[in-house]
Amino acid sequence: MIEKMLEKIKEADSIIIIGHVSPDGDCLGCQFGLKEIIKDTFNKEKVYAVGEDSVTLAYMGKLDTVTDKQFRESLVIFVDLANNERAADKRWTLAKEVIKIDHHFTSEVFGSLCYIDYKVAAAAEIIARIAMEHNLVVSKYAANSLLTGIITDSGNFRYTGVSANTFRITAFLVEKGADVVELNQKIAMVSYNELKIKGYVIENMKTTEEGFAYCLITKQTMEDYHVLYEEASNAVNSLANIYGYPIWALILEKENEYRIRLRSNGPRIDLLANKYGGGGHQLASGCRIHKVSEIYQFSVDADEVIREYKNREV
Ligand SMILES: [Mn+2]
Repeated sequence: MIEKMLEKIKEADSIIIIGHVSPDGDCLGCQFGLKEIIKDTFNKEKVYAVGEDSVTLAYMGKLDTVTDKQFRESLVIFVDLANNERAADKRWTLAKEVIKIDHHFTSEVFGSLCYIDYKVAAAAEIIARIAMEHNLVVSKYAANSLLTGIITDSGNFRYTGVSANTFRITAFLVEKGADVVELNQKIAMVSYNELKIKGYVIENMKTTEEGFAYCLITKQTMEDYHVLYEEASNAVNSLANIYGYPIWALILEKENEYRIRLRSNGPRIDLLANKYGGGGHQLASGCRIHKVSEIYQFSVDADEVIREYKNREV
């Protein structure tokens, strides 16, 4: 499979790498890392990473702008993208061919070649592994990009999916010049307003009987705190790891709906997210509701997940 992918990449005139909307460190890390690796290994010029730029991860790099015509002439590579609806550029439908590399448990099989390994910590881990095993050229920038993906998606090597292999691959990236201290500093930096909104989240969290902790952040609150949606959504882990509260969430108003960023340190939450039209990983998922009044039912369902989990533990 990987050999065939590399063959296709080698043959392609033009390549466009696409991740998901609201990109995170793993998504952008895969895009920038893979782009650079392909350029350097196969001596290609026309390799592009497209999608939405991220404000808080702007230091990682800048995405490219491509025309419809370029799409028609390109091989598209999906990275860190579970479902096509979440593709950060819808024009992938124009492409000659699509191949896919992903790590989501709920990932749909798609494209002429599709490699999904949901046991790894990050999609960037797959790309780094391919580079390591196939002797691809990995510059310092590519190594930094991919390690950012691994660090952010694994919560600094703390989440499920982190294996001995993750560390082997990390060692490889460090050998290629990735700077652990520098990356962690960049990843950890927050703006003053982002810290303030975290304070708001802690002060205004609600809790349920079984142990679901959550906080609603309306557009008005984001305005009051002078934070962007993206900065507000980063506050989700301010509610992480409280004794007795194994599931936590931020509920953020966006356009005409409310996005739920759901996290867990035990109970499986991806099925709960599925129920509300979302998805993701077993311990980190997302979904949406349309009215504030639906929060109540959601919290009842979250409680049910926690109750089942507690019963299973006994
Ligand atoms: Mn990912």
